[in-house]
Amino acid sequence: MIAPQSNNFVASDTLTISTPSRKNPSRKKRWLLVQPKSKTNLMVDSGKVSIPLNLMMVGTLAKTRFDVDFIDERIGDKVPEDLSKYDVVAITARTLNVSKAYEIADRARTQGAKVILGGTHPTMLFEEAKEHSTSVVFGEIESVWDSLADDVENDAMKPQYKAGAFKSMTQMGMPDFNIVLNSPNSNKYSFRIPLLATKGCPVGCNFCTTPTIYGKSFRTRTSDFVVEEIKFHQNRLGKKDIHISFMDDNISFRPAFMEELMHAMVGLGAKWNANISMNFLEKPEVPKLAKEAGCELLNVGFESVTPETIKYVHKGSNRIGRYDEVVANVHNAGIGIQGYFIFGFDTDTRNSFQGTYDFIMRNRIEFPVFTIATPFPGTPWFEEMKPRIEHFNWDKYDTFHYMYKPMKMERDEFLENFIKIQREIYSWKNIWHRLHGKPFNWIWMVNVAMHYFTRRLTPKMLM
Ligand code: B12
Ligand code: SF4
Repeated sequence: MIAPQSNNFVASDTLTISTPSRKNPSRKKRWLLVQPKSKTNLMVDSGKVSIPLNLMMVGTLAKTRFDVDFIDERIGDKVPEDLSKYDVVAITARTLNVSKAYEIADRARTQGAKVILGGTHPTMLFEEAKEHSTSVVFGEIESVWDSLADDVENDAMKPQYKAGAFKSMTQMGMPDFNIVLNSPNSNKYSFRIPLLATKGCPVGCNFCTTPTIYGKSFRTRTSDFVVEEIKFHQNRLGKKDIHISFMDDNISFRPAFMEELMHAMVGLGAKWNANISMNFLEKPEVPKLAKEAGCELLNVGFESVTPETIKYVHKGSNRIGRYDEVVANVHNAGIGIQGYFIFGFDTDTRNSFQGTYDFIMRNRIEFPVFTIATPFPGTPWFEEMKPRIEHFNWDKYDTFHYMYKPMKMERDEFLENFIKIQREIYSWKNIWHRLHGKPFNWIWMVNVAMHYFTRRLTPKMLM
């Protein structure tokens, strides 16, 4: 007996559905979002990598009007050889991965796709980025989305999209995590969930790109919204004990907001870490409240223990005389510290290394990160340093490569000391000194990885 014909279409495994032609105006346009992998060999894009909040935000908006595919080269996704089925290839780039972004962009354009470049580097160097793209987005996509999307639909894209005014964060929605988590390689992402409570940081350090992009503006979500997003992830994962990584530049720039947010997070059961201003931690009750709110680690930009350097970089929120006290406040509250230290400013000498070593050991900083002062294009400091920078090979702008000769040190002396401090801080003996008696968690693992990594470092790798 022949079964009656059904009007319901049933997709079969063997059925091939042909991709609608790019010329068919009635169909939705198709976007490919790309997170390129940098070419640096210095740990930056290796191991577990952060879920890319930037592209997720782009994708969340793009999905409202277009079909969207997503590729993250860092987790092993491959950019297809044939990009001709895409109308738009949208690529994010920082300086360290921009050469890769340009390679993909050039290929996509040759194959007929329109290319949109966004992220810190294209924002800072529009003239360079426009040579590789149809459009460059300055700063956040949220503030230019409507006009960009209209122009894509109407085939009338402009070379640059730059907002006259930044959109309020209260009008920005939640990112759609399915965009990234549907990838078959998503197990390569860190378990930390990226979340944003604020945007901008007007402190004005001369080496940082944020003040150039967002000026004096500082915007916040409502604390209720942040809590709602945390609860959303707790429901999604079916547990309270989740790990949130705030991606904010400086979450405590407006102390009253941060205090309100922390009060709202007490009792949620989520753990978190965030970039935070040192002056906010000078009051012991602040880290105590942070601990009650679930904080397990604070990311602190000490930058330097050399007073001339703090002045040189215009970091007014750091008071060296109070560093020890800040660390004690954080540790007494039971919170660990990921401390950032930069070397190579003109004000630094050999003594800066010794002073930093002493400070870290005395205060038992759990996870110190050492970087080389890197003038990023677009910052005021880049303009100042331009005549002395030894190369403009963006692949080496990963903050671990030698950039220029610091005024008070020779190159070899500088690099040897830069390696030496890392080897010493991450020797077994000193790891034990800094960590014994503290909770046995992933920070121990990071220290072990850093031990082996620092043994392999040679000056040549940093040149
Ligand atoms: C959190 C953070 C980290 C985290 C997480 C990084 C990650 N993978 O996301 C950690 C600690 C791991 C990290 C590491 C590093 N970081 Co970092 N980091 C940041 C910080 C503070 C916030 C980034 C963020 O997620 N913001 C929230 C998202 C939503 O905003 P966004 O990234 O700006 O994206 C928006 C727009 O740019 C735009 N956009 C972005 N991409 C695209 C693409 C398209 C097509 C479009 C249309 C729009 C668009 O729309 C997005 C949504 O609003 C920024 C400062 C900053 N404000 O950018 C520095 C920053 C990006 N980091 C920087 C550096 C130098 C590093 C390191 C090299 C440091 C080091 N030595 O370890 C590494 C490199 C890591 C890597 N592989 O890229 C520099 C980069 C400078 C530059 N010119 O490239 C910055 C700008 C800070 C600075 N000094 O100025 N970082
Ligand atoms: S405090 Fe941090 S985010 Fe703010 S300007 Fe300085 S380096 Fe940039």
